[in-house]
Amino acid sequence: MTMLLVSFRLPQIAKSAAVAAALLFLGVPGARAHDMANMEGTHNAETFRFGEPGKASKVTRTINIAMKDISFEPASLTIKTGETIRFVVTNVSEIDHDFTLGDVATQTAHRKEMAEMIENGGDMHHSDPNAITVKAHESKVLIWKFSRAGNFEFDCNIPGHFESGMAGVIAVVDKAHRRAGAGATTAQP
Ligand SMILES: [Cu+2]
Repeated sequence: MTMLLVSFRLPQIAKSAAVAAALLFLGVPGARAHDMANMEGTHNAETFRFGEPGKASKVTRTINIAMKDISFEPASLTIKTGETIRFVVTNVSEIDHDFTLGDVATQTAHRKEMAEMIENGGDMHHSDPNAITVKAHESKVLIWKFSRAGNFEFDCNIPGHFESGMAGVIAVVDKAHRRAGAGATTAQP
């Protein structure tokens, strides 16, 4: 009876151990390097200086962005604090592009990270909540809540693209200032 149990269980254990080893080998190096680079940024948990991932049920506005060769259209956005934006990003060019929300610091860090990933022979797929890669002729959605006022960017961080002008600016303006009128943007708080 004991012998029978052992003979049944051994192959199962061996199999799951092999699967675990394979997953460890395949999954960890790239993912870990990326996550650690991410942690060094200006956010903790899922909150960034430029906002946080938004919920589909809270979307207040949809903005359509076209990825062209080699630019975004439109390349300038004005958003109010508290808005949750559904970005529908459509790649109408012949090559893959990236859409990354951020401030200057996180964009610079992300570009460096992507360049290193290529140098190391990895692909550029990322799991960041503030970035999507969109293949040629495809469309993807990114939902983001802009909780703080400031000047931010959306860039394509595939090496060479930002440098060629594939970048956009986002002005997030305080709701209260906006309501006060045209002159309010220069007023001190
Ligand atoms: Cu691009």
